Amino acid sequence: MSQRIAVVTGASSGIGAASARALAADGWHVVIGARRVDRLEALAAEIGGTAIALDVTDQESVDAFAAQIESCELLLNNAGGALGTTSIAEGDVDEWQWMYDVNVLGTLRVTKALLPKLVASGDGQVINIGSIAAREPYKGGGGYNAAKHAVAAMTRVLRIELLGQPVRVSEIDPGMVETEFSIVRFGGDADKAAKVYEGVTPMSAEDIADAVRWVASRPKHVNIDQILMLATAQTSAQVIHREL
Ligand code: 8X3
Repeated sequence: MSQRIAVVTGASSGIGAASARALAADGWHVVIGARRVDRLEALAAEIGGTAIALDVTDQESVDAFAAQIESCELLLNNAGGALGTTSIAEGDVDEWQWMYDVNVLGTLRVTKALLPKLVASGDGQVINIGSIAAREPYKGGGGYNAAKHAVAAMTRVLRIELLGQPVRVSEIDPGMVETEFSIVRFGGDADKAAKVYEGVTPMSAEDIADAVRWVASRPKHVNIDQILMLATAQTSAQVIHREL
């Protein structure tokens, strides 16, 4: 049997890269997409996958990416991110726009582009990486909460629309995971990013990748609709026990 193909977006680091490694270890041929092609190529060489440049905020880039993929059984929509924690009163429209574009429109664009191939596979799967921010609002989350709630909504719409077709749809919502997420959120400020994880053992990208590989390996008649994963030291996005 030829290798099944998994497509992972935002695969140059963090949850995307860890998931690409985990899926490759489970026998998938993994097509990895991201903007940082040098990192992608190194990862593709390591896991025997295929690196293709992808900017999910750019429709032409998504179309060119999808055109290079002949067939696809699994799509992991992982590309996303947050910018800032400013209040709505102080918020920056450009930051909101970027968050909506990368998280929401990016997921919609890539899903739409690959859906015909997922359906044609006869056993397709879409896994969207959401967030605790998709379930719970918090101060400073005006842009990010709104975007991740929208990702959750579109995931559920897709599940409804695909009922009766051979494509499963799942959502994995992580809480605190130590990746480049906070460095990006705080505009490269590593000290501010480190504070997020101070006195806490956060989850790792590999912890989330374990869930991805589990969801991806369920039999065809089982759809894992939603998973919420938190660090043991948190009971919600902002209720955190820190050992300082
Ligand atoms: C990341 C989790 O709690 O920073 O999606 O919003 S949180």
